[in-house]
Amino acid sequence: MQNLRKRVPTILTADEILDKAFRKVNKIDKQGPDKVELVKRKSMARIASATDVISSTLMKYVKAFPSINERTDFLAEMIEVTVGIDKMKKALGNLDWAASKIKELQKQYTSKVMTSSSTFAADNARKAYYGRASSVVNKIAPDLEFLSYARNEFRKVPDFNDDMLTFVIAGFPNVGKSQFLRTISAAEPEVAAYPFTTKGIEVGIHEANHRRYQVIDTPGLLDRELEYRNRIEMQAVTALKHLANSILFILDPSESCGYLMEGQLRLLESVKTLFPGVPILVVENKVDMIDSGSDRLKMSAATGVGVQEVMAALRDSVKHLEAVEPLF
Ligand SMILES: Nc1nc2c(ncn2[C@@H]2O[C@H](COP(=O)(O)OP(=O)(O)O)[C@@H](O)[C@H]2O)c(=O)[nH]1
Ligand SMILES: [Mg+2]
Repeated sequence: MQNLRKRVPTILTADEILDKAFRKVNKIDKQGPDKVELVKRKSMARIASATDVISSTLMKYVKAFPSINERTDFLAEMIEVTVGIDKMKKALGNLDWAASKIKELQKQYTSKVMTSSSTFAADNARKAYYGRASSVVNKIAPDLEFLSYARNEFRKVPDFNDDMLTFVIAGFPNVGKSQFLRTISAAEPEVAAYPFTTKGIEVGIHEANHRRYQVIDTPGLLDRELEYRNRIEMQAVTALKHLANSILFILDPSESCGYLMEGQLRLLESVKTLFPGVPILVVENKVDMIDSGSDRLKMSAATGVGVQEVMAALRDSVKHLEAVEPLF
């Protein structure tokens, strides 16, 4: 997966870009056979330098943002949810426009300087370029602001490892998701921020048969019924479908979690509709407290009973996706 956090540099404001461009030009000096020629050379060099700083800064930003044509993966979906792909493209298009406009201005005003017959005319042409270039950069000030905001939003998107097959855990609060994740993870699960939830996502790495699997618990997202989620949260959930190779849905027949089985099964149905085509394994937890007598898989995340069988079933559900050779 492309790493958004590292790739996109700090985005300067319009004022900062102009500052950077024009601060540098003042240091430029030139030699010349006479006063007029000297001012002309200096003016052209200053115009060239300002053009270079502005256009290369803008093009650096354009290149740093990912180019996305379809929302086919987690990253694209997250960009759509957080800032909107079309809005991002429009802003980048405007930066691209500004960069070429500045180069056009350079040509135009350099030739004005060249044909100047006095220091006054040459200076005026240079100043006119400064004015025009500044207004071009100021015109894209809102775009720069938007891209800076986008960059900050991107930093909240966890960068999951997409080399690993991924299991996403769902189920109401207190059914035992975290406990399960801790039990099956090789190390303490890490907590990552995720847009639109106040609680962090927990990511555990499960190891078996020399392979690693990523297991994700999503508090605040897959532990509520659909009607309680707003549009943005729905999309954040939807983004997970690009990541989930299989879903583990945990039920708590003891109902000590505070939710009746009826409601839990309703949530299961809504999760199914959210992830069409993704296999869902349903398991009953807390079998140490109660055995429902159903024919579903059963486990106790607390005592460890049945946990390995559940993991084996999950791994089995993605077997066709596994690389032939173990990863480590
Ligand atoms: N008796 C019993 N309690 C469990 C089991 N799994 C989890 N719990 C308890 O249920 C509560 C909620 O567990 P937690 O993992 O935080 O649930 P989550 O909200 O789904 O992440 C905690 O007090 C756990 O100790 C289990 O298999 N048996
Ligand atoms: Mg939890």
